[in-house]
Amino acid sequence: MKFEKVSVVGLGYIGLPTAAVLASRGIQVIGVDVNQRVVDALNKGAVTIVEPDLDMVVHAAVTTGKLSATTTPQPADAFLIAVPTPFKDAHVPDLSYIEAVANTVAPVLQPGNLVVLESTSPVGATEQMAEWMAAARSDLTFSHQAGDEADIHIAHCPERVLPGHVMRELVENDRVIGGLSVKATQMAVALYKIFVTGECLQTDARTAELCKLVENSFRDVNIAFANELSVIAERFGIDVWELITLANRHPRVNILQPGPGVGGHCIAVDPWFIVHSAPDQARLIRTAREVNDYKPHHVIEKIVDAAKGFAQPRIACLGLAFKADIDDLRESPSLDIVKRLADIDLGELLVVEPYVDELPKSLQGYDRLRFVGVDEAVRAADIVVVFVKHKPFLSIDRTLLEGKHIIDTCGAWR
Ligand code: SAJ
Repeated sequence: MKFEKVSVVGLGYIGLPTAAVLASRGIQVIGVDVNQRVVDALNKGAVTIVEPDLDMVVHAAVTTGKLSATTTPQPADAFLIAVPTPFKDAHVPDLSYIEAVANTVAPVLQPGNLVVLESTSPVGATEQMAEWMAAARSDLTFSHQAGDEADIHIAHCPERVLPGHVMRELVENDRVIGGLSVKATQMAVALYKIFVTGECLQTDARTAELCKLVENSFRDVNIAFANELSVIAERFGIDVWELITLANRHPRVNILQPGPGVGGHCIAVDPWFIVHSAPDQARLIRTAREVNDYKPHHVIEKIVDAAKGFAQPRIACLGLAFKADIDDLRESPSLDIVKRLADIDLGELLVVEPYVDELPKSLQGYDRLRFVGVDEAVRAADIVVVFVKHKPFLSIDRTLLEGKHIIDTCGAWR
């Protein structure tokens, strides 16, 4: 199986690094995105997302002519699809991005092509994508119709990389690869082996789909346990960080860390895909989501309580990113918490986020909210809330914290 030209559809946090790494292995890669700005930037060798080492690999791939971008799909040997799969109201999975891609890629498909869905998807989404493509191309047969004899081979290979470590994990992580036929699985394995040094594990599409959802649900359930412990420990006046450190000295206990809630666009989303398709069975998974979604409200209550001790409370809010030392504010619990504090006009808010240059739009336009440096915020504040263990927060002069009311939601200063 030879792949000379590969198209990566969706040039976001997953598609762009994957396109660049494939190109760095000598494959001719065509990136496709609906966003003209992303396409133009890439064609100049520039990147639109922040990820360590990504810019270097993209720049090299574009300069050598191996990577280029366009808004319209072109014929290729294989198509990797990495578009968002958010949920709609009531946590119903939204497959409209996959449907749109299926309809725009279908016209350029040729017999012998491989199409791999990388987007995190509910069980059955790969087959649904194949059905959409088949409806647009009745002249071709697809894996779900003709198995190994099909013209177009379809597989699922969920992405599993950790933001901040994408370039390493993309190459080193094992991959779970499941086709709608055995041949589709084998073709996809051959494609991934071009750049993956981890193992390529073979299964069917539905197992691969559920496997990805299960991985993120496993983490969500474990974080929920830590978050619940933090609330229980508070009730007893016990330091949860000490409690967890001690419990983790048991050889078979490994409790994760509590925080202000679970952020990002994966762990707080993917478990709902399981709950939506198996509502009566996924009881623990649903409860974990509820426990984690409750945590920001709990933090707000603590801040509101603390503010009652001051006539004109000045509150330092440290960190808006959804986890430590990244610039990604999407679905961040701290962003929601700070916005809520601003909406109820609880006091003067001194907001700090060292990894971005300006406040996000949702926090702009409030009279009593300022974007400041960490030292200024902490010096001026009566109440200091730390949301995330960014390095610049861990290293602040602790004497500045003396006499302040501290709310440490993530164990930064324990
Ligand atoms: N968090 C805690 N306590 C912890 C660990 C994490 O509160 O002990 C919070 C973080 O602060 C953050 C959220 O959970 O708000 C998620 O962060 P994360 O580092 O656990 O995960 P993500 O969302 O950056 O990436 C996850 C990864 N999945 C797993 O580790 C199982 C990654 O491998 C996936 O590829 C990614 O989701 C994805 O795209 O699905």
